[in-house]
Amino acid sequence: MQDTLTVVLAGGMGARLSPLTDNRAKPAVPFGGKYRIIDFTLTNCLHSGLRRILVLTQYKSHSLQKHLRDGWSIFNPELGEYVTVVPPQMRKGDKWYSGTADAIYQNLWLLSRSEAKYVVVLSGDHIYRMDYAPMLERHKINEADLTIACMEVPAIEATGFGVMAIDENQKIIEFAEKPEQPATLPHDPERSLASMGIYIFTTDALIEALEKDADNPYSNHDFGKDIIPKLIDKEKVYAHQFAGSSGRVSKDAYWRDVGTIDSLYQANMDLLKHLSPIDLYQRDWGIRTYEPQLPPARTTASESGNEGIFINSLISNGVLITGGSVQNSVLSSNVKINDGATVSASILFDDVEVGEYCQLQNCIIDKHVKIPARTQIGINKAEDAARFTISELGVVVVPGDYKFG
Ligand code: ADQ
Ligand code: ADP
Repeated sequence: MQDTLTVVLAGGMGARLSPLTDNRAKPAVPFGGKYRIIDFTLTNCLHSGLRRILVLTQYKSHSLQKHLRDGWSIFNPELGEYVTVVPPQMRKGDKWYSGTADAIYQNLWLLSRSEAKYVVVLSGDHIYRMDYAPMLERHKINEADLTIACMEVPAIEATGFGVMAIDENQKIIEFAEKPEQPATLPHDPERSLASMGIYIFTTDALIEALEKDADNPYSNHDFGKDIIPKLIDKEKVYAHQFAGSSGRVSKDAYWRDVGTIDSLYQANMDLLKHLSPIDLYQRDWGIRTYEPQLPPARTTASESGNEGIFINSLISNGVLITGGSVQNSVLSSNVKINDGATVSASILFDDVEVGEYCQLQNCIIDKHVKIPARTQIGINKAEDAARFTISELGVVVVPGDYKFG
């Protein structure tokens, strides 16, 4: 893998995840109790043998950078391995990155300097398990200029993705970014082939495409909108169908773009299913993160004698449940649940404290929020709407700096 450089795009604003992204980049949003979203992509790199990684940041990157320093300084530079955070540096003018392609264009010197033959371009905000090695292998066998990972999705959802049509050799013959009327599969008019935003480029082809695009004043400098559609006719562009953790291409392969409150909430809830589609417990694919030194999670009885309990929930280190109950929920580190409080179908980030006899349901509470005794969240929608964000599917989000009166 020494001939391959990986670039993780981690600079997007994540506006649809507001207020969780009001003060942090989307890849740094907590996920699954003890992780942040970017850990899943970086874990894939680690287990796929991709260990020369540039993470391109832009938007509110402080806590992302801190997390990468604390959790991902694991590779050995003496072996040529690294995870390097690259902030925007205006090396090609006086503008920040204007799109995903521009983010790489502004760092072309790093690509040339790496002498890599192949560049793997990934997103820092997807939840999935994928071994990139077979895709790279196929890219080399095909002598492709670009290979795009894809998966089948219901046609009705395909309007949010890059949608492609392929021939019998998996060569991409059509590509449309977020089309209003997505092309469907020849054998199934209800399904489309969607780009997962995972690209392998042969370096020379990438450099040529980016330089051409940079000269085009009408371009958005975006891979999906500008670069890929122009490459389809002229260059060898192939699809690689995502196989998921089973190793076989199937409709059940799990990959989620957690770009909205509802998709983030649902992907967390997926972890609580009896057979979770993304298995945090697989020995051969340990998901890495930054792990602070904390005491074990604990349930204990309150002074009034009520036992603390939790059912079907993820409970991280440092959590203390004192006489309250937690059900179908995901609790990050150091969460405190006090006597008589009930928490169900909710996601609580680090350091949240839930006061006595509170009732929480269908909500996401961002870090450090202290909820006073007897507060109800997710119970009375009108009351919630007056002070919090509520998602389309009714998830109530309490932002990190919220102070209850
Ligand atoms: P989108 O989902 O719209 O489409 P996009 O907003 O382009 O994704 O972001 C892709 C990645 O780049 C994200 O990780 C984001 O954080 C990062 N990013 C965005 N702007 C950036 C910038 N200015 N600097 C650095 N990083 C930036 C893309 C493709 C579709 C495909 C979906 C799959 O265009 O074809 O179907 O991803 O999710
Ligand atoms: P996390 O580490 O999960 O992203 P933190 O609560 O530690 O969450 O805050 C994230 C980062 O956001 C901080 O490290 C800081 O850089 C920034 N930040 C937090 N609150 C504000 C604010 N009110 N104004 C500007 N930046 C903020």
